[in-house]
Amino acid sequence: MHVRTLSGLPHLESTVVATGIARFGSPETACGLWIQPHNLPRQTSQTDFQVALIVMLVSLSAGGDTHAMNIPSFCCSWLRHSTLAASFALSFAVGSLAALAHGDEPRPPATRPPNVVLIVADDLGYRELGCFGQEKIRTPRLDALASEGMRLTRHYAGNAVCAPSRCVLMTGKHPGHAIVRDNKSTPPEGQYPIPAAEVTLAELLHDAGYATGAFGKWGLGGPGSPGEPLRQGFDRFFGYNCQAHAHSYYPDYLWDNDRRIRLENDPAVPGHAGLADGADPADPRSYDAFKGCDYAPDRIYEAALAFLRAEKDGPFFLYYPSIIPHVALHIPDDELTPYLELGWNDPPFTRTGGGYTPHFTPRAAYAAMISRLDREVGGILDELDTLGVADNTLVIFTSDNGATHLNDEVDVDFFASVGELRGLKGSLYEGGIRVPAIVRWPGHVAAGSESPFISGFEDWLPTILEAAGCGADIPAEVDGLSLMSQITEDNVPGLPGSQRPFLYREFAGYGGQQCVLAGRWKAIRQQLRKGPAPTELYDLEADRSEAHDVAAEHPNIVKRLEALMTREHTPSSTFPIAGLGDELPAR
Ligand SMILES: [Ca+2]
Repeated sequence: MHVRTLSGLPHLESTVVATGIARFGSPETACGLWIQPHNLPRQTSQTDFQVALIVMLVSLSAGGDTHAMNIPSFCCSWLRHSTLAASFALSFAVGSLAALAHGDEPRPPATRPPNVVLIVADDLGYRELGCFGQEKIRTPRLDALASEGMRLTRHYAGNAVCAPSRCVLMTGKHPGHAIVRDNKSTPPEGQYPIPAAEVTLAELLHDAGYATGAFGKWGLGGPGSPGEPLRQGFDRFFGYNCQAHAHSYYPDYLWDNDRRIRLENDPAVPGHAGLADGADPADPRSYDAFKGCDYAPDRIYEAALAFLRAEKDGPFFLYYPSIIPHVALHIPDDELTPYLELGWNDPPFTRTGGGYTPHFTPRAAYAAMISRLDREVGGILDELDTLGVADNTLVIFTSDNGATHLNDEVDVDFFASVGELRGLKGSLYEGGIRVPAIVRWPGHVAAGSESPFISGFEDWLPTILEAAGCGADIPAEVDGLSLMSQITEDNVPGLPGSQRPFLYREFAGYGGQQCVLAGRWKAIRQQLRKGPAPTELYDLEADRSEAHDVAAEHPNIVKRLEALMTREHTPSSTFPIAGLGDELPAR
């Protein structure tokens, strides 16, 4: 059932929920449907009237308070004491709610569909923003965004590394069902492509009349493949098609739609290289080889702003998958200054062989990169203001996976990048997949709010489609849930149904892993590429750091979550996991 939010009648919603529960035990049993009234169709005068009538009748039949409804007292008295009236009220209410929830009378949205800005950082850890507990890195614009909207404190990236996470985001399918389940290069450039038959968020919005633009790093199909962004619903693309190409912030080309454009880096600065033979690691000049002059994020940012200006009449969908703060540590020197002034003990990150390029002040570089991303986000928000569209734009900010595990490059302990969480990028422990998430939508999402609802990347497709007024277009095979009832001001906390049944993750990489989150519990298995593996169980309410495996104490919970793990994994011959029964390709 695809449902949308009813705004403007919060007091009536509360009343109908309260009376529904009082009369029937729960809203579900009231109508044999999942009916929370804020899931009814969007406001129209006719709908408002119907809902108001339903509220009145249900409330009266259940002995509810009528004072707030301005109903003449003699009517109340008559209705309250009339068995016939109560029966009529209930049958009418049930029938009407069911009809509304089923959308028997589809109506166009009363307001213009909102623009959508979806910003995805690359390898940004759960605690790397001030509004998520970071103490060293300055992120004033993102902190302000959070104060204007909602923080989702239990939001999970699609997966523990880039490509499979982005596939979940674009298709709304969880990783046991999505087509891309690991990073897999496809020479000469790009990653394993999303097939043409897959339906993406961009395609759905494009079909709904949105101008669609992607600016940043793609990673879901090389140039010319079925997965390239222009064949997956984007009218406009600018940036890196390939993840490996994005390891350098000073490349000698980027993609402008299906055309390569040159950048003024001659030669390109490599993402992977060591200090020159004989170079003195204590001399800052030894690191000059890893500096360029044409910084790709500048180009990407400017292209995104140009898209906003061109499409300001809307509706538009701006997808902004930044390459920041993924290593290599490439940042213009002048942006280091605010952090160099802090006098951190910042020993050089040196390297003589392969791997990501060295940096003379790696802590300052990493912090400056995140502050740079913060400024870009601020610039995009400023542009929305300048264009006069901020009030009708849904802005979402999140990260594609946890902070990097490359401790030589990034001192994640110094920054407490994932705080108390266990694991980093590449792991299905919390630190690898739990990411910061912020939603702003003026007039819909309460400023300064937060939600502990368990949510994931698969939820953005249905959420955005519902916000766009296209809830009926959400493909049946989508696994995500619309978060609309969780993020909007109509949300009534603590209602039945506010708990997600489960969230599933699997990852064919880093040994093969699988986890499922259900309420306070998390079951996780490691090393599944070798074969079957034991299940660990953690109580995340008591043990956020996943330090105490309590599987032995709760065999029934383990059994239940293992059954979910089995059920949610669909076989993949491209990304097989032996321990889950997938057939491995012949050698
Ligand atoms: Ca990433």
